[in-house]
Order: sequence, then structure tokens, then C-alpha cells
Amino acid sequence: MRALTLVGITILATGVVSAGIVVGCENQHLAQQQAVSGGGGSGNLGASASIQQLMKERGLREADVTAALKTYVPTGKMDEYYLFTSGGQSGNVNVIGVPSMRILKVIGVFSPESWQGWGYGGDSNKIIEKGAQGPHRLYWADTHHPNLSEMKGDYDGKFLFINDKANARVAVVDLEDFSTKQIVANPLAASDHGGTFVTPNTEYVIETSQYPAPLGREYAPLDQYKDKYRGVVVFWKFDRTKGRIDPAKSWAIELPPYTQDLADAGKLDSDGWAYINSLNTELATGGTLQGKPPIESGASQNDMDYLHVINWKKGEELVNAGKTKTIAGMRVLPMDVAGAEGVLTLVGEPKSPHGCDVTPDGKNVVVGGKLDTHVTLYDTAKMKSLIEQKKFEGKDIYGLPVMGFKDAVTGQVEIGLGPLHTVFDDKGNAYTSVFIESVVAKWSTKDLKKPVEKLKVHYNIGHITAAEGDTVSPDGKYVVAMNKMSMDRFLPVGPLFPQNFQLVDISGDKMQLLADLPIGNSEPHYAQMIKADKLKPLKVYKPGTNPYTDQIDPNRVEGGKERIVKNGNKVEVFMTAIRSHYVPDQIEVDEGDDVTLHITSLESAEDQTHGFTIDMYNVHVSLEPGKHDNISFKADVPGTFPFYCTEFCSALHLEMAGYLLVKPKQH
Ligand code: CUK
Ligand code: CUA
Repeated sequence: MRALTLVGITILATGVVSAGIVVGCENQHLAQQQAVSGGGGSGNLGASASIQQLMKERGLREADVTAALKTYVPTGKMDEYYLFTSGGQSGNVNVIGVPSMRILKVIGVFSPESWQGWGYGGDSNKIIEKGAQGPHRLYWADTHHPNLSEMKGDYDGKFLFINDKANARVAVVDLEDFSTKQIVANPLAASDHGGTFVTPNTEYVIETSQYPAPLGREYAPLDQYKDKYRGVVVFWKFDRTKGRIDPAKSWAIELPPYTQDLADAGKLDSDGWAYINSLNTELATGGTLQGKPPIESGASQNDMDYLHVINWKKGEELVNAGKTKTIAGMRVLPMDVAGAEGVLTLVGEPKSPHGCDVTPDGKNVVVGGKLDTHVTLYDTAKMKSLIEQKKFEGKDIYGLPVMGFKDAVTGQVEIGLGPLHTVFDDKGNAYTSVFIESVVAKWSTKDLKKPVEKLKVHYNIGHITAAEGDTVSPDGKYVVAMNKMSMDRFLPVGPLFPQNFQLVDISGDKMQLLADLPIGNSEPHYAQMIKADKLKPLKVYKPGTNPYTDQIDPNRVEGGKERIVKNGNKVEVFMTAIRSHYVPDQIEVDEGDDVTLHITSLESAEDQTHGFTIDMYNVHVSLEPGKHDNISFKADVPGTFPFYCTEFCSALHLEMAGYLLVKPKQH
């Protein structure tokens, strides 16, 4: 009987998973019925016969069936991990459950996200507006590297940080309510890339510039590139109790104008250090219209670029001792001071490096090479002692000390064509994404031999992420290949293809590809995967909470205290929302009035969300239970404007509405 039950489960799960992927959910019931009748009816023979039949009908191999079983999470059961991925050009963050690869949420970060009312007239606008660069309000971002907060080098499930490469900004997301709390604009850099990366106790969130420019974006002609253009690394001080970055306590180190790329913070033995790779040590600036080589070829002349090795603890001491100059309001440790004091030291790295990943034990930094077939491992302890003993091979053109390549490395591993990023498991294995070859290469950090296995992925893998992979204690189990291209993988949707995430089981001796998830809203770069039970998200807000300030809002409205207060041309409406009405539901103002609606949701039950929008005024907020929001607008168009609840909250949801009347001025 037991065997029979097992077989029954197998059929059931296979049917359901395959139905979910291709056929759609009506067939799920059919598959279940078949499974039940197969298992219960004609016994073992009948059951396996119907599996075989199903596999044959759907063209499934045995590996497909086990993959389906490994990823299927029945309704009501939870995933084991959260995957937080950058939303690339969408400017937001995607949250995905692993192993089911179900999309759980899109978190509005830099870009307005209308479902959450993020950036549509409520207090969330104030957070987005803080991310302005110069006079320009920014409504999009190119997000690359999400990083979870850590304690003692382990994800603690409290916060998520993410950078905007296009506009050099960093955002803080609170994982209590999965909502963005802060955006800080880098005043020095004109773009960023090596970030966000946290130090092991989240003392700092690191953000490194990408394309060099004069610090503070001053004008300087390109023929002054060598003298005036610079890179920079910012150490954003994170205040854990406030849950915010403190810009006043943040500082930066001036870097040479080598195009700094990726970065990582040291851990355990290498705590206190940070590593940044770079490209274009040739200082190429292009000039294609004048017949000069484009940056891509100009930047690929030298055999070596420079890994930047940074002693940030020492840097912090020098900053506190006032060795800085202030640029665009931020304390900056000058490059020559940093070089002379052992805060900034260089070491060669092979051609067009990409990827910069510290091993879980903190003993090595792994750097890939887009135009090299190796990954190089740098020994963090050796580099530390070379710097302490000032044993250098020479200097770069800016006088910065350069360590000998051979003195600094542990070794190299011949990986294949275009190794990029590397992640780790719990058994001393590393998994490197190999872009040109479209494979995940598994190799051992213990013997540094050739990869023991290569798994085909589809296609052109960029980043790769592993379960708890950037911590001091990775889990193994899963990696996700984040592939740039997906031609022939999914139903066609026109010339703009989705990206393709592929979940890989790494728990056995051989890697097994489990599932594909097309990402149809962005090109994610990096992602991090955290054990689900580390997060303790809120279910409802404390009554009157404004999530954008994390305070009980001073304008919170209690039931029975609703009112409209008119003062000259200022109108304040103190409003409540509860199933299924607003109080008040009739608001009359005069044309030209400045109107503020203070709305509190009086709901306290889970998942009882209301929304609020007014015709034509481009206003939309989401009102989760207990939440308070403040909406301000000028009633500049006279007329009659219904407002209503945008979330199907109850049987009388359609009746949850009211009117804004804007009385025309007497002319
Ligand atoms: S980068 Cu996109 S694949 Cu921004 Cu981390 Cu390498
Ligand atoms: Cu409230 Cu619909």
C-alpha cells in the first residue's frame, strides 16, 4: 500500500507541475483525477502505467519528472527561500519564492509602481524626490546589485539595499513591510556599479562609481581625463536603529579614473577590507567620430587592469582624524593620502575583469575576466601582509603602490570563455557564470583544478546567485543562473525577449536544472537568496502608521474624528477608510485650493487593503490595514471628480466611492 501511495503522489505531482508550466490550471484537476483513479483504482500497475502515459503524452523524461517534484510547492505550502532580484531597467526589486519560482512581489524602489501607490501623490513621493540628482527628479533607475543586511557576516533578514547604476543612487528597503524607506543620491559620482555591498555587520553600504567623471560632475574636457576625471568609493554609514543611511556620517575615497567595476567586502579574516576590480586602466575615452578607436578597443590594450585593495577601517580612522577634503558636501579621503597610508593599494588583474567575490571564509577574492579564460584567486592574508610590510612591485601613474601579481595570488583556475561571477556552496565548491559559453562551471576552491562539471544554461548567463551565497555560511542546495538571453525558450512576445532565470539543484554530485522563470519586466543583474524563516514581515500596520516615516503619523485620523478644515485656500481633509466607505465621501473645494487628504485605514484584519484614487488627478495610494498616507494636490481643474477604492476589498467594493467637487472660480 505504501508503494502505491508513493506512486500516487508521484503521478499527482508530475501532472500538476507539468500542467502548471504548459497547459494551464484546468488540466491540473484532470491530472489529479487521473492520479487518484490511477492510484486508487487498478493498483500499482495502473498507476505507473498512467505516469508512463502522461510522460509519453507530454514528452517528458524522467529528469523532467524529478525536476517537477523538486520545485512543486502545493497550494498553501510555503517556499524555502526568498530570492530578491534587481529589477534592472525597471528600477525596482522582484521578490521570488524558491524552489517554486513564483513571483511574490515587485517592490517599488526608484520607479513609481502604481499597484502599491508608490510615487502617485502620497508620501512615497517624498522618498522618490529625495533621490533627485541636481535639478532633475528621476523616475527610473538601472538597478544592479541588491544586498541583504548582515550581522557577523550572515544575512539577518532586516534590510535590503540596491544601487542605481544610471544615476548613482542607493536605496534602503525595510523587510518588515517590503517597502522602500530611503533613497540617497551620490553627490560625487556620475554613475555607479560596485554596489551595493555591505560590510559584515552592515556598518557601511559600499557604492563605487563606474564611469569616471570629475567628482561632483564638474565640467572638464576629455583631454583633461587623466588629471581631472576620477573614480570614487562611497562608504554610506548605515544606522540600524533608525533603519536609514546617515549621509552626514558617510565618507568617500578618491580613486584613479580606472573604470571601477564590481566590489565586495572582506569577511572573517579579511573583515575591514574591501576589493574593487577595474577596467580601462588605459584611460581610453573613445572619439569614434574623429576616427579614434572606441572605448571598447582602447580599454582592452593592456594585459592587466587593477584590483583595488582597500583598508576601510584604516580609511575610517583617517577620515575621523580629519584627513579629508569636502567635495559636494561629502568628506573625501584624497587618493594620495589613501595611497601613502596603505588605505588604497593596487594589484594587477587579467584582461577586462568582471566579478569580484570574496569566498565564505574571507581568505580569497575571486575575479573573473571577460576576455580571459581564468578566474584569479587573490589571497587576502598575503595582500594584507604585503601592504603592512610595504612590499610593492612598483607604482601606477598616480603614484599608488602596486603589489606583485605573483606575490598576491593564490592561483588561477582555467574556467572557459568569459567567466564573470562566482558564488559558493557549503562544501567548498564555487560556481562561476561563463557568459560566452553559456554554462555554470563548478569547481573546487580547495584544489583549484579545472571545473569538475559544466551545466548548459539558456543563454548567456550574467550573474549567478546561491542560497545564502554571500554569507560566511552558504547553504548549498540551489543556485539560480540569471541568463541574459532566452531565444527559443518561451512563447514569442516580440523582439524584446524576457530574461531567463534557471533554478539549479546543487545538492547532489551533479548539478540538475530544475525550472525556468522568464522575467518579463526587466533585465535583472544580481540577486540574493535568503532562508525564508529569517524574515519576520508585518501582517498589518500599527494603527495610524505612516510607512514612509515609520512613525504614527501626526495627522492620523481615528474613527469619529473625521473632518474637513478650510483655512483660506488651504483645505485639509481628515479621512478614514473602512469596508466599504470613506468618511467623508463628499469633498467640495474651490478651484485653485491646495488640498491635502490625510487618510487612515481603520482596518486591522490581514489582507484587507483599500486603495484611493481621484479621477484625472494622477493620484493613487494603497491603504493596507492600519496605514496612513497624506496626499497633496492643487485643485487646479474645476469640475466633478469621483474618487473610489481601487482594491476589490469586499462585496460592496464598487460602492466604496465618493465625490470631489471643485467649484469654478467666479470670473
Ligand atoms: S553586472 Cu550585470 S551581469 Cu552590473 Cu553585476 Cu555582471
Ligand atoms: Cu475598499 Cu474596495
